[in-house]
Amino acid sequence: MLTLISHALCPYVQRAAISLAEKQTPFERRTIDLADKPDWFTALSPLGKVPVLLVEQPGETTVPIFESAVILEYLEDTQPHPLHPAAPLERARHRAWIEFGSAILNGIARLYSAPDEEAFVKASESLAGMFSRVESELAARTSSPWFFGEAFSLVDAVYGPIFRYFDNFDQIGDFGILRDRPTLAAWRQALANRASVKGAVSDDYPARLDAFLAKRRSHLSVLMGPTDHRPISAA
Ligand SMILES: N[C@@H](CCC(=O)N[C@@H](CS)C(=O)NCC(=O)O)C(=O)O
Repeated sequence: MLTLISHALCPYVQRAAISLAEKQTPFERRTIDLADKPDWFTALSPLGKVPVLLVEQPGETTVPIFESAVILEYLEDTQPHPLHPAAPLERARHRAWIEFGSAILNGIARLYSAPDEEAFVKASESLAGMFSRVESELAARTSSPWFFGEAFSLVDAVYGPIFRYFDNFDQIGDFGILRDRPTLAAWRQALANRASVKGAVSDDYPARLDAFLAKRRSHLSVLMGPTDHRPISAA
């Protein structure tokens, strides 16, 4: 029995949810409010961050696994439908590009938190440079929509939630970050259509992300203007 402790917007949670869906592994999702963390969560999560995967085994103590990369590796070790390539060198490269995906997520946080235009432009240029590296790697490796040729892999699971941010950003403006990158555009589209990627968030995710971005009081919040929010479900 697996329970994924989640937050509605967290891209690291989405990685784990996508992996579980690709592996057709049943799991429960328990969503918490990170602004008001429940005591039971703080007690079991040493870093106080989601995702945490609770692994319950009959007759044994439930084990909390924290850190998304570790959760992904645990699921590779224990669940069917491998999402890592078999060859060690290729696995290492995949792990490296997963790490790079986490660096991109930090860059995205810098973008939406940038207090003024100067910091915003700096953050967008830095992100554009990172995506340029990803595109070069992708173009050199494959002509199929996925990072590892015909097989959907963990790298795809990591970049699906990354590109999802841009569905909201694109509604606010064209910041040039993904402009003129046809290989990335094809990957982004394929990821957006993948059932596991779509299902990793609730239907009101775009509205929730808008509300989160608007509240940052950042340069991006100002660019959004007064927002007439899309409805957010009470759940
Ligand atoms: N390195 C962690 C990052 C997870 C992370 O940053 N989670 C955020 C939400 S997306 C969180 O729980 N933040 C709460 C906090 O920092 O208090 C992982 O890969 O799991």
